[in-house]
Amino acid sequence: MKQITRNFSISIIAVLLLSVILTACSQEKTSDLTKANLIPKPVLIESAGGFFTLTEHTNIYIQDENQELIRIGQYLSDKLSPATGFKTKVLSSGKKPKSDYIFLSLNNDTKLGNEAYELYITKKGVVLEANKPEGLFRGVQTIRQLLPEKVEMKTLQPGPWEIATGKITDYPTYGYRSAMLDVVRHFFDVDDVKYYIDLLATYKINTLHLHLSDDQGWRIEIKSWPELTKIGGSTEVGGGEGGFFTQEQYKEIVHYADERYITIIPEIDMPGHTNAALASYAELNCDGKKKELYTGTDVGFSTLCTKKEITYQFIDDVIRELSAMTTGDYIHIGGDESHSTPIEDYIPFILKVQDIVESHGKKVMGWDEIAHTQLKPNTIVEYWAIKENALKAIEQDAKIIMAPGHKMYLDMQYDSTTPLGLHWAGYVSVKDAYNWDTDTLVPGITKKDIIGLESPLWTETITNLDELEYMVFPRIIGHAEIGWTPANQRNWDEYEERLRKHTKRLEAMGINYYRWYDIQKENETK
Ligand code: TNX
Repeated sequence: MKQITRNFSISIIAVLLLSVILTACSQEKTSDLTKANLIPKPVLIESAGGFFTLTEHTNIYIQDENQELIRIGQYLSDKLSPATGFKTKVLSSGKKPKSDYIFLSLNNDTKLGNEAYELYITKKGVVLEANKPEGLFRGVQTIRQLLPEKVEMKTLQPGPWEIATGKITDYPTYGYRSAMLDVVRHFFDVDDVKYYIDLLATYKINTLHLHLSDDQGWRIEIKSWPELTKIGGSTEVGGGEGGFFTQEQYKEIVHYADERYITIIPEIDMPGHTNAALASYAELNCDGKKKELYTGTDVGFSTLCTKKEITYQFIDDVIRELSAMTTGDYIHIGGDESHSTPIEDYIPFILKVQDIVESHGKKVMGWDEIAHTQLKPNTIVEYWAIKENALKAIEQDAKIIMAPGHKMYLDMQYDSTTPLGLHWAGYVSVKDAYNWDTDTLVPGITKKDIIGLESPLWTETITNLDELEYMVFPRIIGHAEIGWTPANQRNWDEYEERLRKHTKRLEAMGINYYRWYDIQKENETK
C-alpha cells in the first residue's frame, strides 16, 4: 500500500513538474492582439478580445486557381505541419468558407503598397488580404509569429494553437530591407544560403546582396572565363578549400529567393578586392603575370589593370553572364577600398563599368566611394563609412542605402569579449544596432534620399552557420524592425522586452543567437 501511494505521489509530482515546464516554455497567452509579441512591430493593431483556434479541421483557402497564391498557402502549411501535426490543406475557393479557415486573397487595394497586408482574425478564421502576393507572403510571417512559439519546432508539440482576434494593418517604412552575405572570405554553399534566405524571410527582409568576388576568392561560375572559379575559387581565408556556385546553382538560389519575395543582388567587387581574378588570369595584370592566391585578411592591395582593353572585355563578359541570371534590376559593382588604384584611373574605370552594366539592361549599385565619379541616373550608393561620399551621391540625385559600419555591420563584435568578429567600426551591441534612426544619423542624409538599409556580414572570422547565427542574431532583427516599423513607433526599452520574449521563438527555431541579456547581467554582477 505504502509503495502504491509513493508511486502515485511521484507520478503527481512528475505531472506537476511537466506542466510547470510546459507553461514556462509557452508564450504568455493573451486574448489582447495588441499584446502579441511581433517583430517587426506592425503599424496598426486592433484587438477584439477573443481567440481563433487552429485545429486539424483548419484549411488554407485561396481565391481561384492562382498558382502563386497556392504556393504561398503551401509555404504556410509546410511551416505549420511539423509542430502541429495537422495536414493543413491548401484549397481553391471563390469565397471564404463558414469556419476553420485561413483565407488568402488579393484585394487590389494599392494605397498601402505592394508589401502591405491586412489580417482580420475572428473566432471563425483568419483572412489575410493584400494588393500583391508579396504582401500576402509578408502577412504569412505575421501569422507564424501570432501562433505560440513552439509552432517553429520541428517535432510534434501539444496545442492549443490559438491566435488572439482583431485586425492588423501593416506596411513597411522602407522598400529596401536587405542583408549582405560575404561568401568569399569563407564560402557558404547553396544550402547555407537557402537556410539564410528563410531566416531573412521570417523578418520580412526583401533583399539579399551576395558578395561574390574578392581578394580571397571568386565564387560564381563565368563560362567565358573558367579559370576564375577553377583557380580563384579554390581557397578562402585561412587556406580552406573555398568553393563556388555553378550557374545552375546560382539560378537555384535566385529562384528560391524569388519565391520568398527576396531579390538577390550580386556583387562583383572592382577595381580593388580582385586578387582572386588576378591570380586566375595573367592578362588582367598590368605586368602580365599572375598573382599568388591570397588567404589573409588585408584589404586595399589589389587592382584590376584599368588601362588595358582586356580588362573591360573581361568585365563585359562577367556582367553579361551575371545579368542573364539576375532577376532583379541591380548589379553591385563594389568600388570600395581601391587603395591601389590612383583616383585618376578609378574615376574613368567606374564610368566605363557603369556603361557596361547599363548595356546589359541593369542598374548600378556600389559602395559609397563610387560617388567620386559622375553617377548614372538610378544609381544606388551604399553608405558604409564616409559620409562625404554619401553627400556627393545625394548631390547627384542618387539614392542611398544605409549600411553604417558602427550600427549595421554584423561582423563587428558585440563587445570586447565576443570571440568572433572585428571591431574597426567599434563594438555594436544589440542596443546600438537598434537604437538609432536612418534619417537622423548623418546630417545631410535625410528621409527623401534613403531607400532603405542593409546589414552586411563580412566573413573573415565567420566560418559556418553556427557562427553566422551568433553574429547575426539578434542584431538583424532590430535592423528588420528599423526598416519596417515607423521610427515614431520604436523605442528601445519596449523593443528589448519584446526581443527578450522573442528569444523563445529563436530557441524554437534552433538559432544560435547571442545571449545579450545574460551577458549584460553577468557584466553587471562582476
Ligand atoms: C570593409 S565594408 C570592407 C570589407 C571587409 C570589411 C570587414 C566594405 C565596403 N569593405 O572588405 O570585409 O570591412 O569588416
